[in-house]
Amino acid sequence: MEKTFLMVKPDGVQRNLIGELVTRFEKKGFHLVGAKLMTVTKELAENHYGEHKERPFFGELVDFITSGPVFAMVWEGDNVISTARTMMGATNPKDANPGTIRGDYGVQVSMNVIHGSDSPTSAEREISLFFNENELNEYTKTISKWV
Ligand code: 3AN
Repeated sequence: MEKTFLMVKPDGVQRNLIGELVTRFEKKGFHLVGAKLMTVTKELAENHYGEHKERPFFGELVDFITSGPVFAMVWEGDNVISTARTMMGATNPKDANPGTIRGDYGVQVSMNVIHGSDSPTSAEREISLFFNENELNEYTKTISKWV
């Protein structure tokens, strides 16, 4: 089953959007396998955003993601990588459609509420950067057996 890395950025955490965003992915039918509130170190941020090293906004990106706690998550499901990206909306919130996370909650491109892996290769890389194996929970839902 496909897995992706999603992260509520410091703006989303400070605006109390963690619950709302988790709810969207739960209601969609995806399966949460790992989650933690954490502060990103400069080293982790530079590694995570390594592909943007040459971009003019790299410093701003690193400063922002390390500026306060983030809520890091691993979600599992069919096509979760691309579907989560669709649910997030365009990178720049001004271009993101209403109904998407960035369309509904974002205003600025640098504070765009959520990060999500953009390919299977980046999902694997980002999950292993942010989580240890023992922080990922493999489980099957047993709820139908007791309600
Ligand atoms: P996405 O997060 O949609 O995959 P990327 O990978 O192109 O977008 O960009 C990574 C992050 O860099 C974005 N989430 C956004 O916060 C930031 N970013 C992208 N373009 C700009 C820009 N022109 N100015 C400032 N920050 C930007």
